[in-house]
Amino acid sequence: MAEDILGGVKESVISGNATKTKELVEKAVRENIDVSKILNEGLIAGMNVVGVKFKNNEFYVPEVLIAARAMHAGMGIIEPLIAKAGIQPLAKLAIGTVKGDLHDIGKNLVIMMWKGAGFEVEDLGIDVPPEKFVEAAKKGAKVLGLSALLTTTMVAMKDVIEALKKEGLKDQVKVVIGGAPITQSYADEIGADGYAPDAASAVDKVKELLNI
Ligand code: B1M
Repeated sequence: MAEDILGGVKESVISGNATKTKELVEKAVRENIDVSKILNEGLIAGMNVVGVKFKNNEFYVPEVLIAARAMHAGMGIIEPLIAKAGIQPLAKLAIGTVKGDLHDIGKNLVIMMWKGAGFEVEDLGIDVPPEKFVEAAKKGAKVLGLSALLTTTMVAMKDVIEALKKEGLKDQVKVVIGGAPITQSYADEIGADGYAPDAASAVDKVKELLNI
């Protein structure tokens, strides 16, 4: 039954079993289950649960990374089919760790959660100068994610917002910031549109800002 297979995909993502996820997604494809169902009711549903568990401290970073690996294993099977079926991502997002900062574990977790929620995500990398964020906004990103782990680099977030203003792009793109030293009051101070304390909340914040 389709429900059983999709439920199995969801559970295998939650438990981080990449081999089983891949097998079950292959089975779902063989059984002609709609690819959007495999994505939404299997893989994304699983990552949603992982997000909630992570937020509630029931899951820690390693469990999230393992679940994301399982999700990627399943995604690898259906990606060509998604392209063929013309399924659109929820929105295009871009994210980077700001200039001067080389920390990327938190940023990568945010990417996994965003992708897991059905967004297309451009990874701008680490040590990203404001011009690269501006370029991503020009290329159509609806939200820019900025990550910083150092008190000495968090100030670079303001430079990104100033660069967007200078280019007249600030009203076209939302800016979400996060990272260990970041707070809501800092987001308010520099004029960011949103702050998320963790990767799972970053999904909720983007959906809230884009009214999804
Ligand atoms: Co660095 N480092 N580090 N480091 N490092 C910290 C951050 C530090 C707190 C350690 C300490 O002193 N106790 C300290 C910062 C002090 C400060 O500024 N207040 C520090 C320092 C000082 C440094 C160097 C300056 C050390 C040196 O060379 N003297 C140097 C700086 C290099 C640079 O960036 N220019 C440095 C280097 C490094 C390594 C390269 C060795 C390595 C990074 C490897 C890598 O990322 N690939 C590293 C690491 C690993 C750490 C610690 C140990 C762990 C960071 C981490 O990955 N945490 C860290 C101490 C600590 O936190 N215990 C430390 C796990 C990760 C999942 O959490 O990134 O916070 P985090 O992400 C969270 C949230 O913050 C949020 O979601 C994630 C969880 O859900 N989040 C977002 C993050 N980005 C978000 C974006 C969003 C939303 C949420 O929206 C867009």
